Amino acid sequence: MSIPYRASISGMLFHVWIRRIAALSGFGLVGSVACAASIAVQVVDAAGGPVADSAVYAEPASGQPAPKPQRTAEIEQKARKFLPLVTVVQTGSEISFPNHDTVRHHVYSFSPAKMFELKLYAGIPASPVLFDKPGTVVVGCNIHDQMLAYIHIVDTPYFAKTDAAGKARLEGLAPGKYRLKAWHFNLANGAPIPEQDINLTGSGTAASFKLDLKAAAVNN
Ligand SMILES: [Cu+2]
Repeated sequence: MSIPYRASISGMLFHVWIRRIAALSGFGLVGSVACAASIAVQVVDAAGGPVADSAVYAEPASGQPAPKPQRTAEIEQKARKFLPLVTVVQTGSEISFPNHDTVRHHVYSFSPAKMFELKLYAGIPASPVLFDKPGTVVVGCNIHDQMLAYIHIVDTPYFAKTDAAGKARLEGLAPGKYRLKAWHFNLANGAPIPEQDINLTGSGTAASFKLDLKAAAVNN
């Protein structure tokens, strides 16, 4: 809503223009790597129902993942909630925490993967927070106990988050062997992250996970 009408229109035109350039030149913007493949993933719970907000990611089985530009992310505070509830980023990414409420928040985490604190603030903090270790970071607010967010940091550029139908798609992978994982914040504490080996050939494959989740205890 804060984007001026004129700016959003020119933004749309810019996207159309970029797409046209991409189409004319015969290259996709992201998929310009030859033979890039995809993995379509379905995540369900023990009863077979779709699991949303699951982090799905593929770690190359050998060697380092191809370096990719780090994507930055944003977790906003709005109506005394963190949005989104779950964020997935590659190790080394920065996340900003803009406060769009009229009340101040005090954002913190005690998780070993990243202990940090953004002391009572309004508006946009001066600098984003760097997440430089893989793992799960549970974020809270010191003032509003019900506020909760999860960050899952992964050592690969190939990740996605499942939608309401429990589906996610990993794109732009080179053919080869991968370890495919599916994390969810309601996995039992200390339970290993479910994984499966994938041998990716051709243009892509499909995979599914059945997660054993504890009862949802989310206040969002
Ligand atoms: Cu708060």
